[in-house]
Amino acid sequence: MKRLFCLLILSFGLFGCDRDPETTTIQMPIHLAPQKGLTGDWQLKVRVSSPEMDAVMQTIPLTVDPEQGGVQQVTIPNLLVGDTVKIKIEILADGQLVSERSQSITLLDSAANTVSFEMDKLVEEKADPESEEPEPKEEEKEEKPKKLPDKITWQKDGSKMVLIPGGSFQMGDHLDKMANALPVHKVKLDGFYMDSHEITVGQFKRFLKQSGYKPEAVKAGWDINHLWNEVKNWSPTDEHPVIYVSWNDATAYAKWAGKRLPTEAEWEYAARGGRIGKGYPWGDDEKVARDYANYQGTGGRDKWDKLTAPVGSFKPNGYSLYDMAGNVWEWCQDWYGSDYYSKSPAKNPPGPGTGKFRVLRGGSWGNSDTINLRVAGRSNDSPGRRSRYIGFRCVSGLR
Ligand SMILES: [Ca+2]
Repeated sequence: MKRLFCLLILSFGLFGCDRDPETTTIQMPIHLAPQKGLTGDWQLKVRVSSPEMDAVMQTIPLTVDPEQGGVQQVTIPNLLVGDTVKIKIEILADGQLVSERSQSITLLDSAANTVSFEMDKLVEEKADPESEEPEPKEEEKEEKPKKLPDKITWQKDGSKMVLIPGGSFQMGDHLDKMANALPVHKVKLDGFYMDSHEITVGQFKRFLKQSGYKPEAVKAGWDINHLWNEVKNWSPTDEHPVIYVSWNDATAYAKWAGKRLPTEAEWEYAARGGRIGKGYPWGDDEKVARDYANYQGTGGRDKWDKLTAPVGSFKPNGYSLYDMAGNVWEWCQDWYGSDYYSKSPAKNPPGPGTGKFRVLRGGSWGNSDTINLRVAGRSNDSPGRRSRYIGFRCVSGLR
C-alpha cells in the first residue's frame, strides 16, 4: 500500500454521437486517496502534448477535498485522432509540486479515450522532490530545462506576477448579446507572466514620482491634487486599483516598468484560468460570483458598494490571478475590432493594425449585470478616456 503506483485504464467505448472523424476527447478521472491533515490551496495541472501539436496546459483548482479524497473529472477536447499524446498530471499545494504522474495514450477514432490516474501518498513525494518515478523518468528529464518559476516579483514596480503557460484555447463565446465575441476560434499563445493584481494607486503614484510622467488628466487641465481627490472617492487607499488612467497612461506605466499591456487574447486566455469553455474565471456558477468579483451591490465577500475593492480581496482564478472579473475594467494593448475574430491570426493575435478605440476587459464595480464579468466579454473606449471604472495590469513575455 505504501508504494506509489500509477494505473492506466484504457476503455474504448463507442459513444456514436461523435461524427467528427478528425478530433476526439480524453476523459481523465483523477482518483485522490484521502490525505489526512492536509490544508492549503490545491491545484491540478494537466499537460497534454504530442509530436504533432504544441502542449495544451491547464491549471484547475482541485474540487475534491484532499482530506476526504474522491474523483475529479477532467476532459480535454479537440485532440487529433491517431495522435499518440503524453499526459502529465501534477498536483500542487500552495504552488508547490507534491505529486505527478505521466502516461501516454494513442487516441482512437470516434471513441471515448479514458486515462485514469490514481494519486495517493502525496506527502511522501513532497518530502523528496528529487525523487522520480521509474516509468516517466526519461520524459521528466526532457521537460526540466523548460521549467520557469510559477510566481515572480517584478523588480521595477514590485508587482507579483504569475506564469501563464503557453497553449491553445477557444477564444470567444456563443452567449446571447455578445455578437462581437463570435466566431469562437482557436488561438495559440506563447507563455507570459502577468501581474496577479491590478496596478494599485500606490504603484501608480510611485511611477509618477520616479518618472516625472504627467498623467493625461493633468495634461487635460486637472490639478494633480484634484486628480488624486477624485481617485480617492472610489479608490480610497494605496491598495485599491488605480483609476482615471487612460490607455496612454497605462501604456506609459507599462513602458516605465519594462512590461506591456496584455493583448486581448492573452487577457482572455489568462482570465479563463485553464478552464475550458466556461463563462467566468471561476466556472459557470453565477451564484458564487461575489466570491470572485466586486460588481454593483454587495453580498458574500463583496463588501464594496459604489467603490473599488482593495486588489486581491476576492478568490483568485486557476492561474492565481485576482480580480479578472469586476473591480475595474482593464485596458488591453489591442485596438478594438468588432469583427476581428473572423480574421484574427491563429497564433499570438496582436489585434487590428489600427482603430479608434482600445480594448477593455473584465467589467467593473459599476456593472449591475454579471454579463460584463464574463471572460469573453469585450468592451472598448478611446485611448484618452479616463474613468472611475477603468484601470489596468501588465504582462511580460518570456523572451
Ligand atoms: Ca460591489
